[in-house]
Amino acid sequence: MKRLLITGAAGGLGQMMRSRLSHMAETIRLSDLAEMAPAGPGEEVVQANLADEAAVHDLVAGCDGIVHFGGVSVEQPFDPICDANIRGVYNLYEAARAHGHPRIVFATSNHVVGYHTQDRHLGVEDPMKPDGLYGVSKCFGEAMASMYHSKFGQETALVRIGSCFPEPRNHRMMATWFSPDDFVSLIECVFRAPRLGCPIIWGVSDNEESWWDNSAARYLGWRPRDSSARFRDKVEAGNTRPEPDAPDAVYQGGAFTAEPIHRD
Ligand code: 15L
Repeated sequence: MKRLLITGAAGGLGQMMRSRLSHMAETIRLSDLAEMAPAGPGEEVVQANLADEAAVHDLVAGCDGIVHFGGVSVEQPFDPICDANIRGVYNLYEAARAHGHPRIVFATSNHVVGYHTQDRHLGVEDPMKPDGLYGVSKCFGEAMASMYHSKFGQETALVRIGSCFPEPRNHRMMATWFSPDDFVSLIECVFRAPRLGCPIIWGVSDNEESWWDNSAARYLGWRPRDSSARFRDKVEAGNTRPEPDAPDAVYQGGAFTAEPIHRD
C-alpha cells in the first residue's frame, strides 16, 4: 500500500498502534485533533478536526486505506460525541466516496452491545443494545458503514473492540481483552483480503472467557493468538472481584452501563 491514514493517532489506541502499523504502507499519514509526536521516517503528521469537512477530505485524498481510531472513545456529553462520532463519521465516509473508496478499518466498540448481559454469547446478528451516548454513536458508525457498502460498495471492517490495552486491567477484561498484536494481525488480514465486504468482527483475543462468536468473519482467515489467561494471577491479585450484581459483573459493557447522561 502506498499511503495509509490513521486517525486518532494521539489517542491511547493510536499511540499504541502507531509503530506497530508502520510496515503497512510506504507512507503512514497520522492525524488527530490533538498534537502528536513529530513525524518519523515514512510518516506524515496532519492535525485535523473530524468535524471539519474540508479538512477530512484533504486527509483522505491520496490514501489507499484508512484505520479510523479517531473520535470520542468514552462516555461524554452529546456535543463532542456528535462532532467527532456523528458528523466526523459522515465526513469520513463522504471523503472516502470522493477519493476512490479506500478500504476502512473502523474502530467500533463492544459498547454497541453493552446492555447485553455477560451470560449471553453474541453473534453479529444479535440486536444492538448500546450502553450510552458513546455506544449509540458507534451504532451510527456501523450503520453508516453498512449503508455506504450497500449504496456505493465501500468496504469497511467494523471491529467491535473489546478492551485493547497492553494487558487486561480487571476481571471483566479477562473476557474482553484484545491484545495490540492481535489487532495488528487483524488489520493485516483486512487489507490483504481479496474481498472484504462490510463484516462486523469482534475485536477480542482468544480468551478462555468468551462472550462473542467470530465465526461469521472466518473467511478473512484471521485467528487471534493471544489470551488473557496468562494475566489471570495478576488480575486476581490486583483487583477485588466485583459483587455479582455490580455492573462490571452483570453487563458486557461493564461500568459504562452505570454512566449518567453527561450534560456538560
Ligand atoms: C471502549 O470502547 C473504550 O474506548 C475503552 O476505553 C475501554 O473502556 C473499552 O471500551 C472497554 O469496554 O473496556
